Parts: sequence; structure tokens; C-alpha cells
Amino acid sequence: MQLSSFKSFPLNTLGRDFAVGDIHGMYSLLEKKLVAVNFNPQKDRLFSVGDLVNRGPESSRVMSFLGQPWFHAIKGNHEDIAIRSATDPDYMDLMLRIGGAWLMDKSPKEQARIRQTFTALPLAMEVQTPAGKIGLVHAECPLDSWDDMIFLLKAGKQDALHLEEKLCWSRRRFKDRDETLIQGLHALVVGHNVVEGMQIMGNTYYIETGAFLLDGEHGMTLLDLVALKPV
Ligand SMILES: [Mn+2]
Repeated sequence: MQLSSFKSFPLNTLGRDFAVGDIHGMYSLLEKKLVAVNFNPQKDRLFSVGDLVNRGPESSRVMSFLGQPWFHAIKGNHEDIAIRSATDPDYMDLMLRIGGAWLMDKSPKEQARIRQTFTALPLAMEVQTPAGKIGLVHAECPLDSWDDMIFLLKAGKQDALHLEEKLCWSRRRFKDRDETLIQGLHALVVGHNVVEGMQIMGNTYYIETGAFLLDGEHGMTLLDLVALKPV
């Protein structure tokens, strides 16, 4: 049983909850966004939809967020690529084409530690809010029922139905403009597909607005998890 593949968070009775789109090494930009909303690390929580690293210039610094008690991330396809690059030359080539040299510049021991950190990241998270339960995955929810999907994850069946691969990589629903409501959730928040502004299909919120491309105020989406509005 892989306890790490799913994480559940109770209502935050002290402060606010935010979700952030793919960070992709844009440490300073996220820091700036957190200052702008007066983020309080004692009370507030930040949930990342994955793709913490690669593409942008500060991937190593982004790793430091993973040690913070207020920061919670799932595994994106870029973490998956980093893990696979240890043993698969094709993924190593890919890593080097997508700004992953930061990892290879580290000692073998440090590389192993980082890959271990990525391997331990959950594939899905859920957060209780006053508005209802919010789910977070990187790419998409492969099943229409959140509870059925979580049941499989909890049972350690992330290989069943290629669940792990779909959670991290699939673009099927996005390409199809799929408006299917994910049952059992108030909203599902995802990254992965770059959109110009936040897009909503059914109850799925696409918040990967291309921080690494635009490098500006609108490039990184910080979402208020209760209002489901970018802040
Ligand atoms: Mn991404």
C-alpha cells in the first residue's frame, strides 16, 4: 500500500488556503505573489498542482518550499521525468531539453535525495473548505468519480487503468473540452495544460497559466480555494 499517493487535509480553521499553478522553477515570482496576498505561513496553506521544477531559472530554490509546513505539493509530469532520468537515457535527454540541467549539476547523492523527495509526493490531494471538498491532481482525474479514483489510490492500485500515468500526463479531457462534472467534489484544480487565463470545464479549474513563459504578474495563478478566484 502506497500511503503517499493520496493526502487529505482538514478544514483550515485559522487562515486561508491557496492553490498555485505549475511553478516551473519560478521561485521569485511565487515569493512575490505570496507577499502580495500577505501570506501568513503560521495560518495559511499553499497547495501546488505539481511541476515544481524545470523550464524556469530557480528550480533548486523551489525545492526549499517542499520543506515548509505550509506548502503541499503533488507530483507532476516534470517530477516524473526527473525520477525516470536516473535510469532511462531517453528521459535524461528530455530532462536536458526542458531546463533540467539544474539536477545534473548536483552531486549523485543530492540527485538521489531529490528524486526520493519527488517519488514520495502524492498523486492526488483533497482539501476540505467551507464551500465543499476541493480535489487537486496535476493533469486530470481519469475517472468521473473522485471517490472511486481515491479508492484505487488508497488500495495501492495506481497502476490499475494506468492511473498514475493519467493523473500526471493525460490531456484527454482538456483536448476534448470535457465538461463532465467530477462527482464527489465541489471543484477539481489541475495544472499541466497551459491556458492564457484560468479556464473552467465542468467543475475542473485549469490554473497552469504559464509562469515560465510570461514571467509576469499574470503568468502565475494563485487561486483562493474558497472563492475559486485568482488573487
Ligand atoms: Mn507543466
